[in-house]
Amino acid sequence: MLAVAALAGIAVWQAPAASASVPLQYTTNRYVGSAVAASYLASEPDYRAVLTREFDNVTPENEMKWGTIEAVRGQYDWSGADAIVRYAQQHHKTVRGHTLVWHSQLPDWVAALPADELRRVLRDHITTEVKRYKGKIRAWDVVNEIFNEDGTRRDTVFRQKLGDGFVADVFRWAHAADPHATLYINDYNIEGLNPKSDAVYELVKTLRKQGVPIGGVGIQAHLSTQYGFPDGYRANLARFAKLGVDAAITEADVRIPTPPDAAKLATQASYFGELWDGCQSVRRCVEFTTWGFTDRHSWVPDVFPGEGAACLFDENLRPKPAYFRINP
Ligand code: 9MR
Repeated sequence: MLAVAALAGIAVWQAPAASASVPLQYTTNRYVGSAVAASYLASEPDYRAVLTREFDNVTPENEMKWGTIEAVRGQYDWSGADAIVRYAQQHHKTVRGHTLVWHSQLPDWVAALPADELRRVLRDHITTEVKRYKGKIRAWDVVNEIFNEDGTRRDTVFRQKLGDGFVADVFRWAHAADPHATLYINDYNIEGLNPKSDAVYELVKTLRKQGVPIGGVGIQAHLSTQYGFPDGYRANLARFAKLGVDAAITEADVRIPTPPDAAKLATQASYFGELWDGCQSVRRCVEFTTWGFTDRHSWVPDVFPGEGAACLFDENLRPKPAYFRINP
């Protein structure tokens, strides 16, 4: 029977291995989240069970990106995003919307538009998507990855055609569509003090002075044990907090050279631990979200050959040393 069910593509229920006595979501007054894929949520009961037990925030991994919802102009596919928002509402979880304006997973038809039309279409895109989920999204990643490593602006189609001012505009449009959602700028390699995090800091400061409704800085935190823990992580969180905005760890994972062994997993645990403890130590760090929770489904091995095992739970949904480091 089991074999038949497996062949038919029906996931067979397996009790997840025991975790700590208190699920992670109840150990802190921060939101504790994971990126989630609507497909696995529907097809894997064990995946869904661990997500439901351990986390109180979900971030759609790909389902709210422009390339997913409107790959062809005027033809919307909200199915994945709707399913995740419905799940969140049923299970009393918050949602981080991800992401409204990103140069990647951007449909070709958008990139090809002339400036005046791009501006109108961008405004419509933001208004339509934010209004659809109005009141159901706690925080939005409004702009994603707009800086280069040296702190200069990334040269995207938005910048080329609309100028740097598009950033203030998109925050205003998103705010008009849902005044209660907290609006974030989100990026990677801004965990520590460096030219890129300096640039984010200066931009947030400027936007705040101009009255632009930006409410938070999303720090992705895709770390690798090969590079050392980012210098100045806590000081960086603290300086964002001093600007009067929230900070959130939005996409945490810590990749290690595969295959994992006890020493590598211990190093990984120390990185997750410092990410977690640093967030706990800054009042305005309001959320700790990981980019997926199980090594069964992670973007890492596809992008970094030879690295992986970056999540808190292994392929069989057993909590790893990193999990027990943050939830002893
Ligand atoms: O995890 C996402 C992966 O499934 C997609 O193929 C990829 C497309 O570029 O995006 C990944 O998520 C990214 C996120 O949206 C933004 N920050 C970096 C994440 C990892 O690449």
